[in-house]
Amino acid sequence: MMTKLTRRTFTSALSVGAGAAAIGTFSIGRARAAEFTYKFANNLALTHPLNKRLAEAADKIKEETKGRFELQVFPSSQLGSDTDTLGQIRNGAVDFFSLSGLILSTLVPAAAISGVGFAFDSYPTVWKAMDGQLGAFVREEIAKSRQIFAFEKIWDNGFRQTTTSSKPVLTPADLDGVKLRVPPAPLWTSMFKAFGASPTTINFNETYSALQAKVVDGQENPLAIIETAKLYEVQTYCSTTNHMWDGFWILANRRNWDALPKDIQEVVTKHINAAGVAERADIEKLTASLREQLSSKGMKFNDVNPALFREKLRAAGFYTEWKGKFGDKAWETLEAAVGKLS
Ligand code: X2X
Repeated sequence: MMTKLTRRTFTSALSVGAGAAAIGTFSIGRARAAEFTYKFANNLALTHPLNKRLAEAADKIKEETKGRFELQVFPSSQLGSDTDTLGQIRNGAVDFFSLSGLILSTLVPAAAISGVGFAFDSYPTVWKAMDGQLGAFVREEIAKSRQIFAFEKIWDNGFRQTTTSSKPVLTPADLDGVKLRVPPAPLWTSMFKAFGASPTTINFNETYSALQAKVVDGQENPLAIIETAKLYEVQTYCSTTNHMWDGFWILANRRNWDALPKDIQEVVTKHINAAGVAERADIEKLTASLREQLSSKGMKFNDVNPALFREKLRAAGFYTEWKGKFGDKAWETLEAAVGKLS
């Protein structure tokens, strides 16, 4: 069932239990049909902060445009998997789409650069880079595709941790041969091959069932995703590898965007970027509470020495390989933000 998400829907869905599919929206009085109704697709659960902030932004945009613009949010990959939806944002079947730069790199190779292993050590470093030169560089590369562009503020997915069901990952050697789900992106596959694992590419909307059926033994995601996608139900161990930071670019279909009047473009831009900054704070705050919350749901956490994992990548030639793939200009932009990597 195709459903759209507004704050009221979001709240009512929450009231019927977290994770419930968004239910139909309520009309208040005789709402005038919007002049422009645009679709926003994402792969996250209704309860994820990204969807909460999108529902709020949708309401603010509708109010400020006096009902002329309606943003219909479709969570949980309702309009298709990430790889399917990347095709839809390019051809305009979908108007907006939140997507990790690493998955986007199948179209815009440079977009994966923010996912280089252990590049970022803290959120201040992330935002200084992504709101600065590195983010501007990636957005320029995205715009060169001409079919899509990215809004200025990247949203937060978080620092990624490694989960398994059969045994904990204490050292890099514990990853040897582990069948691990990774998102559909060359850098993710490359990183976990360098760790010695056996990565399997699976879109996020099939990840829970793949873990449940033991098609794969593990996966890696930020704690906010492990919580909101209920991956703790099908995973036992969580190793705080912090092996990479990941974000969501808010992509727009260029032709559909250009069809909007300038005043509506300004309102949408303002509220989408402001929502992204608010969502970043939501993720950081939520993450701080999740180790305890997920432990209470049965997950067993262990910390690791990140230097051992970073050294494993270096010894496997991961940094040399990706410096070559991204090229000197991109790599210099990355190292200017995070320090020497290779
Ligand atoms: O697919 C994933 O693991 C997710 C949800 O983190 C992304 O969208 C990259």
